[in-house]
Amino acid sequence: MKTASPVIALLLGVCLAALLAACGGDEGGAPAAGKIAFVSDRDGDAEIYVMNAHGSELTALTDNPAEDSSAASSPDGTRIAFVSDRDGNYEIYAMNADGSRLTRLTDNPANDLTPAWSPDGSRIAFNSIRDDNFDVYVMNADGSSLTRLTNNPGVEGAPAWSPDGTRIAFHSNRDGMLNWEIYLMNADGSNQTRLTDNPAIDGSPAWSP
Ligand SMILES: [Ca+2]
Ligand SMILES: [Ca+2]
Ligand SMILES: [Ca+2]
Ligand SMILES: [Ca+2]
Repeated sequence: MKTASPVIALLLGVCLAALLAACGGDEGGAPAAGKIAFVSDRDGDAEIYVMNAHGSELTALTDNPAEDSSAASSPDGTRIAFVSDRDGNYEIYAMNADGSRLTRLTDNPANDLTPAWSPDGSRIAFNSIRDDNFDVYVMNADGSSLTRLTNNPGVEGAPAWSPDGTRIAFHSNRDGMLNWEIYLMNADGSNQTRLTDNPAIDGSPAWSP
């Protein structure tokens, strides 16, 4: 695996595994019910693999010398979003749960990271440094309608949708370079409010279903 900067490592963080949903699919492909996607560099570079919950039927979904990581299953289990630098910088891609129908969703020379599906599967939030510093963005699941949600000199990342899709939690160091806090905003970026207030690092929010 390529060596990632501390910031990249933090932002990629704990997103190395995603439990795939067990509900029905659509024309996007068959859902991988109850399977677990994860990242491994067992072939010499990071790839995304899937296995069933017993650890058997291990299958590689990517096969590219670049770093492929940050797998995130769509809520209906038919698609997996992930991050790869196969085109020279980190972009967000999506593929069917069996690795087919690979689609590149972002196209920007800056790094685009940490994809997070909205609960209805229609949108993907992510963070990007395309406007000189990391902020949270959202796009449709096909990459269209890109919108910047945060606009702050601090580093914003780790977007996490509320179960009803109306809000997004994220972390930021906007109130102190070494003091990360958890924030909440509406899904359109409005009403950004700080939830934690502690000099320690508070990051990587995750909503309960
Ligand atoms: Ca790879
Ligand atoms: Ca990019
Ligand atoms: Ca920012
Ligand atoms: Ca803090």
